[in-house]
Amino acid sequence: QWTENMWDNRNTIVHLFEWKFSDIADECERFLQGKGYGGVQTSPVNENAVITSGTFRPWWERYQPLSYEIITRSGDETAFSDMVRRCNNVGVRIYVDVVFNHMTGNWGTVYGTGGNVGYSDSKSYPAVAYSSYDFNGDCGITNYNDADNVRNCELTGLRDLNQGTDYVRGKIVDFLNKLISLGVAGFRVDAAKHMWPGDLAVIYNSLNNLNTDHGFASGSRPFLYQEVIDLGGEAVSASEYVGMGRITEFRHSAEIGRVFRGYDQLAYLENWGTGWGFVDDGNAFVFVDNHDNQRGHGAGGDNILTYKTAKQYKMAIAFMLAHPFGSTRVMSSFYFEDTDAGPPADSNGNIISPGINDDETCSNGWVCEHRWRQIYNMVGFKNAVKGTGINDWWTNGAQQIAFCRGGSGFVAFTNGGTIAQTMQTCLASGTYCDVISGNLVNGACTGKTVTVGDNGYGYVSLSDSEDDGVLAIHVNAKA
Ligand code: LM2
Ligand code: CA
Repeated sequence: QWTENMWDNRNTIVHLFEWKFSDIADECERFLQGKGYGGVQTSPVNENAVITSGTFRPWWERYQPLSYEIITRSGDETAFSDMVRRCNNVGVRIYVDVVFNHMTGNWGTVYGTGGNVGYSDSKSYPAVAYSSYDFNGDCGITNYNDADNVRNCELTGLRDLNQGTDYVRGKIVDFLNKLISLGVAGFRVDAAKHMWPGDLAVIYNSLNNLNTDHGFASGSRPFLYQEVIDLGGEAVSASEYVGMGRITEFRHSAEIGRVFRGYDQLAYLENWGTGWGFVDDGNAFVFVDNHDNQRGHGAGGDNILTYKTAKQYKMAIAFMLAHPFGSTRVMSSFYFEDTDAGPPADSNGNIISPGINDDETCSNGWVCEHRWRQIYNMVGFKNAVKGTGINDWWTNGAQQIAFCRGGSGFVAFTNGGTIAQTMQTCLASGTYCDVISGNLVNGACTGKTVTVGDNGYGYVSLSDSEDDGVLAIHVNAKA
């Protein structure tokens, strides 16, 4: 429940937020496998309430479940099953965002993306089937210092399921086991903080092992990363959940944003990890931004970095992927101004597929951060340095740092001033491509290079006025 169940030469989950299943399957085959990505997090796959807000369908309608049938704007069960098989075939795992703390908001009679109906005022969802007996009371969450209120009341008015009964647990377990039978590798557990750890333990313990027909080793447990926002000072803490799987470490997201916005010194990153108050390495699921806090929902505040602050964002992601701490996820977004707006869609509300440009970037309103060279090449870096720790840490004592990953990779960052000096890279002699400023193409580097001598030293040149304040070299990108 802590291991990602990825192929050995792969790492990092990319959240293809609101992508259609058929597009995800194409992306696994045409892009993700080749760049070394280990998996995809999908948006919730079960039927949700159709919500129209002005001219669009908000992205957050997918967090209002109406049934556990697999049918949303991303596709139906056939498309889902086809996607999982195609992605698994090329070594890219699928992780589903599962929402079972609650059902829909209280909107009266609601219709779902699969055509089912729910009666939210009387808490009746016949397509599951849930009735009012399966829910907690009508109270709203108002007091984060009171664990009962946080877990037994409604989160922003969403009908709050009582996971304490065998009946409700059974419905949830059947849904998750169905996804396991279709070949998924794990789950993001939405709103875990709002459910009792004891109830979650029973649900998790009832999950089947992963499906060996999809290449998982026999006895593999689903990877679980539980959404627990714990920035301290509340009744519910992450420590209550780490015995069951990983937790989404929001302190990582908040702190990395603060640091790369320049509100802290890079030099202080030397003890990144528990030294910064995070849960330990084996329990941490880390990211720079997520679908909530990139648009001011959830936690983290104004310091969260997103595609809109591209230079600092890429630096923060490069640091996250260069550092061995935690299980990593990269966000892949659609452009937005309105924080409620849903994905690119036609006038019937059908999601529009991303177009792919000649330079590998996306069109049709999709940002595709995961296709930015600086980001996918750091996924490659992380694969190249697998199994190593950090050594030869260097800093100028302020906004410049550099470190090695064993003898497999070297990375330097500046968030102030120019680095222009000979440094220990820990690599064997040769010429290496900086995978931030370019690629290795047909044996030659398209960007900067570093020439390493017999003693491991090489001349590193990096200025904070360059496009990216990072330089990264590794054993798999040698000219
Ligand atoms: C999550 N984690 O615990 C998700 O990451 C987050 O995206 C979800 O909230 C939340 N939990 C519930 O699953 C989002 C969004 C909310 C939105 C809800 C439900 O951030 O703004 O709430 O999904 O769609 C919306 C309205 C809110 C309304 C509510 C209920 O924004 O004003 O409250 O629906 O109808 C009356
Ligand atoms: Ca609850």
